[in-house]
Amino acid sequence: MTSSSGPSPSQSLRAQQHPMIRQLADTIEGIWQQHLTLEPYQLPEDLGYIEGRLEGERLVIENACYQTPQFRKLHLELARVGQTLDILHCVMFPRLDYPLPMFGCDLVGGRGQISAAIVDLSPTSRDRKLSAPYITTLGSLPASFSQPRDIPTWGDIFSEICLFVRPADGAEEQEFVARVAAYLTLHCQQAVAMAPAPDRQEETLEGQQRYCSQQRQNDKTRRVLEKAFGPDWAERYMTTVLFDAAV
Ligand code: 18B
Repeated sequence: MTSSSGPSPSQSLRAQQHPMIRQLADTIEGIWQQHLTLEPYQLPEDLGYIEGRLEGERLVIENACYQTPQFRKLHLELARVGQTLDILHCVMFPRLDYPLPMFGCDLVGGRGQISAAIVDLSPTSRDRKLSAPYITTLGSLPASFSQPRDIPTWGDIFSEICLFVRPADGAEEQEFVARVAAYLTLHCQQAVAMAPAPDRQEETLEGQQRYCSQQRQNDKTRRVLEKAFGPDWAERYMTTVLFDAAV
């Protein structure tokens, strides 16, 4: 395994990835830069660029991480397994005095086909409901995806506006990217307009912990990491980089 924070390796992996993954990564970073004030976020022990190979296939991971006044961590990860499997993973962790939902997005694909495209704003409030602006603006967007996918049982953290599909063609890929842009833009606008609510820190922490413990039950993610790095490393990566609830 190697690990380094060398000169902007993310440009290199990004250029090789599935065009929809590349486009979505550029879209997410563009919206972050447009709406938020980004500061660097130091990942533990230089987990910026990582390569692993245990059972044959090589796994390359490139992380981009930021923080802002409203978010303790903005995480965008690009990964490639062997020559075929490309992954985009993105989660925005609000600071505890900002009782905002969790923005999460995952794209998994290879050989020209994206098999899983999911985006959600997942509530962390005790009543497990999204606030009105999210529902009214995003709940009525037209849904014309021809291949919806079933949410696994651990996914009871996701909201009524969760979109989980296998994009059937280029038009559906574009529609999905536009959907992510709409979710993300509204979310950034909500965040910068929000006054901090220190009295809700405990509730927000509980909500983020529930979100992370459910996400860590995704065996499909865990298996990919375990095959390249082993079970201990996979557990540590899932609890400290992908889904760290400890603040
Ligand atoms: N995920 N995904 O991020 N995952 O991280 N992902 C898969 O076609 C990785 C998130 C989600 O049907 C698959 O079935 C790896 C976030 C859901 O049982 C693979 C990384 C969300 C499923 C990976 C990664 C999220 C899923 C199978 C680290 C949502 C379906 C692909 C870079 C906000 C699970 C397929 C199911 C699937 C792998 C959701 C291989 C390694 C933030 C619901």
